[in-house]
Amino acid sequence: MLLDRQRIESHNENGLPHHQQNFEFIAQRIPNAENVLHKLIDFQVAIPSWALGSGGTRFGRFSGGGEPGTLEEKMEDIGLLHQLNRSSGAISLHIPWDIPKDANAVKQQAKEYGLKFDAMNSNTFQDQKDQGLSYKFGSMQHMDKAVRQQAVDHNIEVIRYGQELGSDSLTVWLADGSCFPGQSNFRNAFNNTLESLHAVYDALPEHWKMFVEYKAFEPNFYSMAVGDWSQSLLYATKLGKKAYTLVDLGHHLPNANIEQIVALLLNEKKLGGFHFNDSKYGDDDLTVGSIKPYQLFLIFKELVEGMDARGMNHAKDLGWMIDASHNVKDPLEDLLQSVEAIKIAYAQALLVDANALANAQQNNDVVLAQEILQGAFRIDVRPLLAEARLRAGAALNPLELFRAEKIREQLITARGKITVATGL
Ligand SMILES: [Mn+2]
Repeated sequence: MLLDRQRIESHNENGLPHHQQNFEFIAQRIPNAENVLHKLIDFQVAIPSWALGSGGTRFGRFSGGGEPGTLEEKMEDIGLLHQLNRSSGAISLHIPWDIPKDANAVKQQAKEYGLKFDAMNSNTFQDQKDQGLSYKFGSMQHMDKAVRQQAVDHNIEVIRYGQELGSDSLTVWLADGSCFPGQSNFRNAFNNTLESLHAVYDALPEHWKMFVEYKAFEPNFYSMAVGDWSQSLLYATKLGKKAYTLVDLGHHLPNANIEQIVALLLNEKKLGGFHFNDSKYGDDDLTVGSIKPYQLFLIFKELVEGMDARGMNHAKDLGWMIDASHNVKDPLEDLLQSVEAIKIAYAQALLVDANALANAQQNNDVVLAQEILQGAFRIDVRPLLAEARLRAGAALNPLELFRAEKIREQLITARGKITVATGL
């Protein structure tokens, strides 16, 4: 369901006087407000199809009701988010959870909602019904060539689905690894994985990218086939020009310096995309910016600087996606918060005085460098985001409007209380 355009307009009319005051206050105090606004309007964050239902824990799953049961309903939910914030204009599909049965109809629906198809995601971390061979002991790293071939064939099938929809990238995340010392030979696991990835890489269409996502642990707890950024970079380098490393914020060991990782990958032209989430302990999949907003800002500061150094387009040249899965919040409210947090960090990073910082670094003025960074971080940029939304035709306050319109209640009425979205 989409909102009546009139509802957004009257919400914006009501909020306009207050907003204008706030916006004018900040617009007078920053030198490049118009430039920042244009960049904010252009910047879109893809929503993964699995984030629209309540996530499960290892112990239980508590659906909030009204969850989308089909790909069409998932697209509807993202269409609604995009209508509210004009910043969620892409969907990332997961195969086999979201196989498009009628690609033309799905494309038509996406067009109506203004959605693009972001990276396609394959799944060799679960066994599907009617699957010939099991992934219990890995997929691309498996000792049995036939299992590896099955995983390769699946990824190639995912590329085909993506081609039908107009996607241009494939994200490969492997759960492969081992739980106990001695279970697996590290060199064999690496070489098998590389050979399998190569077979998929060779099937990529000319203009496609392949993202190799890493993760430190879970579901395997002793070793992972792609355990950190250096392993991913090794694979991506050996594979070739179309292969990149994908950074998922929750996939590091505690206290990893993610901003430095990002800076170096960008420098090496090997950063392909991002999965946003937040965490306190591991792959917690919490709302972006809910735990470590300063880290998120520092990451964006490296992204902006690194992309500018290479003349890259912030909105188009890297893949931006949320990868989270919640079990206590309304998933749509959570996604609104996540997109807002990403854009806040991005806006703050755009406000860093890069020349002043470079001078401070040149002079070893450590104190001034910190002042410059934290000065940008402490600016309340929310009125800039609201102005960007207003200009793009979205809601001044998406979350407030979502609640005022009782959207979740309407979804429960339409879809039922007990619906379960496909996913984990
Ligand atoms: Mn991820």
